[in-house]
Amino acid sequence: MKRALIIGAAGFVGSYLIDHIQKHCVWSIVVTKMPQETMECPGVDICDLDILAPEAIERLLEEQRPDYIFHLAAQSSVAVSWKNPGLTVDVNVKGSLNVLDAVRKLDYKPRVLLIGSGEEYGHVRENEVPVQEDNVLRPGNIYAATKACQNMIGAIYAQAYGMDVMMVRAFNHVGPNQSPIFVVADFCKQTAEIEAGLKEPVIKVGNLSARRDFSDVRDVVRAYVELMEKGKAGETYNVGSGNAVEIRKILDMILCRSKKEIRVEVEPSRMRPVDVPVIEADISKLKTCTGWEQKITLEETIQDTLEYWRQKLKE
Ligand code: A2R
Ligand code: GDD
Repeated sequence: MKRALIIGAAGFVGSYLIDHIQKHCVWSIVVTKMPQETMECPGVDICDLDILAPEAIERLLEEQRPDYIFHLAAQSSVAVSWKNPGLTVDVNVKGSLNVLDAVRKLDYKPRVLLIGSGEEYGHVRENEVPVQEDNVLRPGNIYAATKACQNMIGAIYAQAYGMDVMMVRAFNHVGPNQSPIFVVADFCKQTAEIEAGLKEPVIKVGNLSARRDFSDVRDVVRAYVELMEKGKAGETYNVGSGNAVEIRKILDMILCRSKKEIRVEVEPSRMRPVDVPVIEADISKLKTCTGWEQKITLEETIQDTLEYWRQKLKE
């Protein structure tokens, strides 16, 4: 039986990836979380790991000897990366390097999937949309730069040491249980709070003109597993929907699902120093490699996320 290790499993994507593997793969699962995080997951071995401690990663890998490693651990927010660039660089660059270097020291070659970001493309030119994997990277923020760096280091380790490392560039993925530091969860949470009478009927927003490529997290983890099984070492794969949607439209889709009259107000602190206008994925490489297709529409995801926040506020 294959053994899968998920590093950084206590975050948003981790629980969906565990769920998908448990339902669809005959793999045993070991996951890591930060020491201060809590996690309950029947049938899964749970270990504490801070990827800034290289010896701890080496010990864990020697003990667990996984066949597949999904590296999810990160400082995952663009907004936070403006406020805490040092932490973002430490975790996303040094931490990922620590993981790769620990893998390099093993006496066998597990498959590694590094999760990067559509943000790596950054300032994409009009004639480059939808953006392909070999496009020039012009990151527009610290988070994007760290993920571009992770991608480059991953490709170097694959080439230089013959390691079985693949890279993903995941575009915006959303769904129930995401932190409300991200736009869809934030707007749904605010709407649910207004409906519950916990907040005046004003929704606070940032830049509504940006266009981003949104997918349901459940479709995204399916793509990760497909790539783990079928992807090619040293390659990078876009994972997205292939369609960029204006944030204003996302807001409209949420507001039109509410019976409340809600006013929209731009909050200057939600605006970023730079917010690239459009990021849209070309997903033909992923489709050709795995046969993956999107199954869940954006409307369904938004409905599920809004419902999640309505229920959560009742708890
Ligand atoms: O920061 P925390 O305590 O929430 O923990 C996060 C964890 N993490 C770490 N794990 C090990 N060592 C570290 N030094 C370290 N720093 C942070 O990684 C959290 O539990 C997990 C990341 O989860 P989320 O922030 O919820 O990200 P999500 O949405 O699950 O994204 C997965 C991947 C990331 O690489 C994103 O950059 C990419 O997909 O979009
Ligand atoms: N968070 C937030 N809050 N974003 C807002 C708001 C708001 O009130 N109003 C407008 N936005 C805009 C942001 O300026 C950005 O253009 C877009 O909504 C999406 O922002 P986020 O949801 O915070 O995500 P992100 O695009 O910065 O990053 C996410 O997607 C990346 C892949 O493209 C994260 O999931 C990253 O981890 C991921 O790599």
